Amino acid sequence: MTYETVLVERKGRTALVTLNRPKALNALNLQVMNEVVAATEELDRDPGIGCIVLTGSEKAFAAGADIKEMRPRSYMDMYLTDWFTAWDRLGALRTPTVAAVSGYALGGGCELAMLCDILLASDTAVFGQPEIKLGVIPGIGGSQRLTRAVGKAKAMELCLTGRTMDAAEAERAGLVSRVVPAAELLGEALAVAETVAGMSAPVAMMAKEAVNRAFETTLAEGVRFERRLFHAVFAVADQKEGMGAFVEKRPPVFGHR
Ligand code: CO8
Repeated sequence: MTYETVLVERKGRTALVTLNRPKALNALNLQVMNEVVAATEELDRDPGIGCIVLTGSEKAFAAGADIKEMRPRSYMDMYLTDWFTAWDRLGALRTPTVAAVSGYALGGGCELAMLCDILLASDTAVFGQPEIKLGVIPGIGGSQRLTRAVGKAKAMELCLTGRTMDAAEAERAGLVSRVVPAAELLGEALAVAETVAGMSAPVAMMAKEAVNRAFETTLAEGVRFERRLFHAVFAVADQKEGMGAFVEKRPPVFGHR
């Protein structure tokens, strides 16, 4: 399928999805949402793909939800169209995802990055939930995911003042896993994705599911869930291959889907 606002490239078992609305700094309108969701769901169904990288431009990962599109809407428009709920489907993909963030990741852009599993930032990245300055609040999970990622104190400050944070602060706060020089961001993100895509696909899915469960449940239930999945990996041939390869001192060759 072809899209107008996203570019999709396949590199071996890795897919690169690039937001492509440069004139609007990749502002997330309904078309972008529908195309990102359709493209990533198509990749998620493809057994040849083991990891998806989502990126924007050097200047902007995404400067937020499209303010011009939202401005005239009424409560009934938002409620009846269930505005932006389809973004949740990105978080529900089974294939691991990597956000490669350069430049602005504001409002919906920050929320989009947080919907991905691994968040890598360039040293030019700027994160924030500045919705309050527009007279609204985050609406794609920002108040929840940012709070879980960086804690109440910083999330409150960002959501109540609209202050942004640079890449170094975002890394210190635990929002991003790593910061790399801008010129190396995409290469680094693709390398991480290739590593993930080289693992056993079902086991990577289970690892993702287990980590995500930490956001949804108590510690005791989460550990129990992990234990059940841990037992389940012994039904996957890749467990024998991975452990066998270690014992035989050779690299493992994992089967995929
Ligand atoms: N929406 C629409 N257009 C945008 C957006 C946006 N979020 N951001 C930038 N643009 C457009 C500008 O209007 C401009 O277009 P034009 O050339 O036609 O005037 C073009 O992109 C370039 O932008 P600037 O000229 O402003 O570029 P600068 O380099 O001067 O500034 C900034 C860059 C600082 C990123 C600035 O553009 C900015 O502040 N953007 C808005 C950031 C923001 O407030 N984001 C939050 C949006 S609200 C949101 O995300 C809510 C999500 C939840 C909704 C859920 C509903 C259920």
